[in-house]
Amino acid sequence: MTARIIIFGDIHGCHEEWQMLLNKVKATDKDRLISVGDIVCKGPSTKKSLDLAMSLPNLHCILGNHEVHLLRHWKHRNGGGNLKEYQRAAMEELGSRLDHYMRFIDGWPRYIDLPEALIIHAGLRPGIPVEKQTLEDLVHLRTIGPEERPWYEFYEGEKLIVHGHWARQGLVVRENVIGLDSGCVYGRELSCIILPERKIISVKAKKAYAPVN
Ligand SMILES: [Mn+2]
Repeated sequence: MTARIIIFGDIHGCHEEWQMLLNKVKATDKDRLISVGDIVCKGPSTKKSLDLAMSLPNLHCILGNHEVHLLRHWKHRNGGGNLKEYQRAAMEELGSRLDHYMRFIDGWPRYIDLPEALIIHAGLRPGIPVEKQTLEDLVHLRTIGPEERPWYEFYEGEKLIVHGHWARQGLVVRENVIGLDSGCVYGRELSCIILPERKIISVKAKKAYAPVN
């Protein structure tokens, strides 16, 4: 059996559901595990979610917008822009070990480019290679143009892109794009995709932890 690549959608502090999903797919240390980012904020425990991430030696994470925001704040010693209430709560939860967790997150790349898929947090501007995309677009982009069409409608590449960040859209399953944010923290589901078979597996959220914004 060839090694599996298992890519997880936005965790947002839902460590219990993440563990349930890891159990459901029977993840082992032979699998390559990847997070699309936004492991932190909004849900029950940023700390426990990061502890779980750190406990998985075969996990690779990329930055989501919430990690970028926390890192910016941490690096500027509280001068890095206003924090939303749930971002402040996440920082406070990390408490005296904040540096430890922030150093961990600080090592995450903006994207992961594998032969099987390109993994990004949010979106890509059309016609620009991934290494030239801005961090802002990689972690925030949802729509393009005044008609606000989803960015992936403009993506014509053959390479599979796997992303998160768009809970309102829910699962996106297209030939060349898979969106994995199925809104666990809002009480819906946490999802992952197993490559190369392209099988999507989800677990139900135990409850709604955050209001939809
Ligand atoms: Mn996000």
